[in-house]
Amino acid sequence: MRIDIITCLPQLLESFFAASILRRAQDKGLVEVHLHDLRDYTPYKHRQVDDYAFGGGAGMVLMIEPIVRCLRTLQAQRQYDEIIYLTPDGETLNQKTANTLSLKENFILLCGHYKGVDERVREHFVTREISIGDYVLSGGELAAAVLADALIRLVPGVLSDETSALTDSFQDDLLAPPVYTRPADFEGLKAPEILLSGHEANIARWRMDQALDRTRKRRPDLLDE
Ligand code: 6GU
Repeated sequence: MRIDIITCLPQLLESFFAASILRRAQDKGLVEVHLHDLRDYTPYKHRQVDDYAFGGGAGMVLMIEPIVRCLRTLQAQRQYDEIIYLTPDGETLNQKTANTLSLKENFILLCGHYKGVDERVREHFVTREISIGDYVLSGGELAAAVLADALIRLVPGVLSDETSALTDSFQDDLLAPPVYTRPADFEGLKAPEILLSGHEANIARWRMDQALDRTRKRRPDLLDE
């Protein structure tokens, strides 16, 4: 999988992709993440990438030329499966969408800022628009990081067996069961005995019961589907 992220704030994303599971996925050669500074592609003076909205009103709009120049530079080098614009008015990201997208190979993620991007970019260049929830962020960078993380951890080989994505909350429309580790008794707070019993079938049944119980209590909407 290859993810190219177009942003005017690459510094915001650098450390995120340089750590932990995402770092290891790249070191193992399973995933490539490339950050592109929109300001490197502008034809305007002073590295300007945004301007006042036609018709007036507060807020700046990202201009079409730097974005299209960057897109064309990337598309001249390879075929992209999706050009995704992160925007609060996109389709809301969920695990099903992440699963489907994770089967594709090459992504461009475009981060908006200020009042967003010139509508012509969305109409003519973007293939998909994604939001990460019903709240407003100051830019698409955190949303791109969330989407990239959700995709990368589904690439075969990125997670070890122990952390397998198959046991995640939502992967089977159930929330994950509670987990415990040493010590078995912390100042009288005990871990459930069944988990220490070594009886695999009973443990599996207990976990399923807990997952169902938790889902019924916290997210009954998941069971309706
Ligand atoms: Cl993709 N962008 C912004 N700016 N805010 C958001 C979002 C995206 N998703 C949820 N809130």
